[in-house]
Amino acid sequence: MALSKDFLWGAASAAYQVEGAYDEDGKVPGIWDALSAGHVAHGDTGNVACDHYHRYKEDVALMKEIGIKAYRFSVSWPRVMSGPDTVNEKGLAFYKDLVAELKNAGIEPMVTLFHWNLPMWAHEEGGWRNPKVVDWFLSYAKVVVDALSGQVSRWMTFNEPACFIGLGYVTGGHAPFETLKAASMEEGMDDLVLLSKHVLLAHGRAVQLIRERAVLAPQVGMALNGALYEPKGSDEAAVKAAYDRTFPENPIFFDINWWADPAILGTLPNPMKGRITDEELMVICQKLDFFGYNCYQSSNYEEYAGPNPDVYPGMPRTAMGWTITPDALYWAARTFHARYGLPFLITENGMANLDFVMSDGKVHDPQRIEYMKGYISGLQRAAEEGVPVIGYTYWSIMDNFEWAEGYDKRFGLIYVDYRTQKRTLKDSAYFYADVIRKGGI
Ligand code: PNW
Repeated sequence: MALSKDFLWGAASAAYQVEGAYDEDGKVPGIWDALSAGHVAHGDTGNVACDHYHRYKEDVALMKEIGIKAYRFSVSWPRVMSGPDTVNEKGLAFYKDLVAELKNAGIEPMVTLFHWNLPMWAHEEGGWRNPKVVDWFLSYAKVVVDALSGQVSRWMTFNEPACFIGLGYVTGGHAPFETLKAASMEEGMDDLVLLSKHVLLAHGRAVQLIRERAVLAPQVGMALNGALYEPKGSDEAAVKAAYDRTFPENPIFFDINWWADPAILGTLPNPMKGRITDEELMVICQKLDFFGYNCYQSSNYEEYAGPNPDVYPGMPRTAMGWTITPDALYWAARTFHARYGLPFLITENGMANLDFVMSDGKVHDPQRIEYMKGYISGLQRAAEEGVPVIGYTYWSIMDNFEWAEGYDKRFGLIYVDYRTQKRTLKDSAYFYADVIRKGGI
């Protein structure tokens, strides 16, 4: 089975990374607005970013020019809700307009409800530690679903809880830039499970809410990230060893099974046992329509756990320093489908490159083209072997605010000159246009 005719060839973004207009039309501050001073390269902020809030029509026209069929974007909670139950109609109107523009261009909108910029009013009340955050999230989700579900059918509740919990509250690299303060391992795990439980409960209840209220029949999932190990060799034992390494018996937040086992299988990983009740698990585990995965590299070559014998000097790397491992999407599709049995969607994949506008006025990015060829071929191979792969959304449609890295790291298909906001399609955008036209590599 090759890729289907209605395969979702897409590109992705997130509100805080592209919108700008940080204090316009009643938007209130989020944790990235208010807390990032001192934590981001060069003191960059998302105040203006790509000014997508004002330029979305131009951006949708460029998406249409590339020929993408789906655009995955996130709604900004602090733009839409100025308090737990206070709707900011002007902020909400932006998303209605964006969705209308996309539909007119024949592009399917795919909405992520939470891509990291928690409102400060929620953070000040304890954020993801306060059990009330689940109700706050639900009241926000209800507003968005009521406003957009007449036009939107594909929903993602959360983007990468591993990152906003792990980097946000444990390692401190992302907002709210906190590190785990615990007197013991037990206490640390209590805290980590508490934070994660609130995210999982908010996810489960949001899935129920979307199914109850949506106008168009909804397709609901999450966009997860986390460790993925490739087999070292092609025999069954190697495949099993990689599978076991990907789903450890005692996972932490950077393992997929920390999130997906409770949400999809309805089982608790060891560290959550005794910390989450059966009643809570019933809420967390809801039927999902797809497994969304954000994938940049396989974990075989990551060094976060210390020196790694598989990493060799001078390995191919992106501008993020991330290793280039083209088989990652193949193994991701196989491995996650084997465990969770859901249709598979790549919600993010892409690379940061040292792009600039060259003397001929163009942006030549052969490294990115090569990266996409390799990774997309792998995804195709998984589909040919029978894994139901439903789509691929490249990260990102355009260069944007790369969190703690600021604007240096360019992931886009579209180059953005931040002095003028001029957009230039990179060579990779033309390459992707061709892939989409042909329906594959
Ligand atoms: C994802 N890591 O973040 C996010 O969903 C995007 O907003 C982001 O721009 C993109 O990937 C590129 O970074 C990640 O440390 C952040 O492994 C950090 C990691 C992975 C993904």
